[in-house]
Amino acid sequence: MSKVVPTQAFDGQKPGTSGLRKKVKVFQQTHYAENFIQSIFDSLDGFAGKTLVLGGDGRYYNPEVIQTAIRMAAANGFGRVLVGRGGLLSTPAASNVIRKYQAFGGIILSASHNQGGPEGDFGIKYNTGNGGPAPERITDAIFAHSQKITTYRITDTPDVDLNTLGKTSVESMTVEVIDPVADYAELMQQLFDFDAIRAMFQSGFRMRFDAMHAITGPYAHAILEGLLGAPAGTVVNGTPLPDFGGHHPDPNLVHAKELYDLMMSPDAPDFGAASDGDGDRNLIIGRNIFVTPSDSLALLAANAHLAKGYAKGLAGIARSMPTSAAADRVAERLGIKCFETPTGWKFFGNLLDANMATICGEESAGTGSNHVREKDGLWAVLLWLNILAVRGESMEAIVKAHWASYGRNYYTRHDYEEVDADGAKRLIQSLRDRFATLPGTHGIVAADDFSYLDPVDGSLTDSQGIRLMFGEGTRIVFRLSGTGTAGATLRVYIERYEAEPSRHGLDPQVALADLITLARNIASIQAHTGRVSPDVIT
Ligand code: VG1
Ligand code: CO
Repeated sequence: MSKVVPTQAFDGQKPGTSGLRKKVKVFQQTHYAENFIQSIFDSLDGFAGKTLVLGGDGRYYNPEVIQTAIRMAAANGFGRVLVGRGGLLSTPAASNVIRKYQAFGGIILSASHNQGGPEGDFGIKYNTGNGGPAPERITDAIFAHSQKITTYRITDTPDVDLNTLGKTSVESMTVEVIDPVADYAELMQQLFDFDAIRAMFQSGFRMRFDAMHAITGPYAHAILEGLLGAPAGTVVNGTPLPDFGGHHPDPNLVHAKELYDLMMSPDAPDFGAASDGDGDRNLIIGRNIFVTPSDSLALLAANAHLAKGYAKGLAGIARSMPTSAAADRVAERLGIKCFETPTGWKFFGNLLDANMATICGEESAGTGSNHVREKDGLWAVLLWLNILAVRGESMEAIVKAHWASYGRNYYTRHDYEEVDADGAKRLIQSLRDRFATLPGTHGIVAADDFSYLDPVDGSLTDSQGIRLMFGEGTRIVFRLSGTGTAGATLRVYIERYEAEPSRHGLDPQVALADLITLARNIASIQAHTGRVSPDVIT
């Protein structure tokens, strides 16, 4: 039976860069998840009888909240729920399922690259019918509803068996358990030349894919080792675990260090890759060469026409503001536009829907295209494999040739994690207060706070990051993370363009050393955060 449960509003149910993320312990409070899910439904119109897609990255507390969401969808009048077997769907796979089955929208349970387990993080986000993260108009409405909620609707039906494919019902709503991998694998075969990649593996090409005990394990096993015939053992850490094996499912040089060390060793395979908790990020490393996500975006855009799904060329490229301008140079040569958006995939949706951009990317290891409306880790890996199969050159040769042709955008990001939130706010404010006086000092030509006017719907988003511009492709950007669950995380992004090939061989930390010091001093990072050095350098 469906019932109406009285509840009280919780503070702080404000979606961040990508959904609502909190400690598991916060989500485990009575009514907490229910309030947020009801606030999502209360922000939407016209879903009666329609389809909702449900899935998550399999982290701790996923099974409980999936069942809650099913009961609440039934009580709120959805006609059908499509849910991945075991309650699992990678974020890009969920986006695909929403689009393919023309669902009204979807709820994805994930805290992405954040740590899992009882002491870790949990998250919920809503995606609209285009398959993409809800735009700010909707996330603002969800937050507004969460602040005044007094009741939620739920059925008192027992748990649904999510381990068996097929249909059951919860009251008058159909629950259809689907294979989480099948539709996604089919889409990848439409985009990429699987025969060419298979032939490359047959001729001895070696790869390692680190699924980090997260959601991409089953996808990578099925696609890389199954359909593409890569040898067993190509995929490591391929079994999703609720706590990701105690590790941090963030494919960066700190948390995927083992992969990095292997790729730099004499016995390195040809290609190394990893993905994050919910499968939307990608880390790409060639033998002896780490490819920064910003460079990877530029290289994928420059070579995408080699894959059948992009043979007709690109309509445009889009990148988040802190992402390096390497992609802008590719766009310029292709004669297409490059859009600069705020951080977070939700800002790419309109550009993709309007066919103004085909490929999008972020410096945080996210790349994707118009095939779905999320960034897509395995997609990036497969596009790279397709390019390698067609060009028949090493990653290192391809990357160095790209730099020689376009110039190199030296790039690094320094993260100061879980610092005091007030100190971090003061740091940003103190930079803002100096917009008028900074230009003319230290070679700074302009200083501002990035704002974005969406060219499709005219919405304006401000305060998206402090930019210190030095001219000729050199800049320092400061912003605070919107995905953390404790304190504040300060991200400092540093970039310098170098046209001269004889100067392309430096370690970015060396090439950018003067700017790194300047960033530290100009923002008084130590004074505001108490930190002498960053926790993570990428
Ligand atoms: C981070 C990244 C951003 C990304 C977001 C979600 O956000 O910087 O580029 O879109 O995570 O990615 P923030 O606000 O912490 O900088 V995921 O894979 O965590 O959904
Ligand atoms: Co993610």
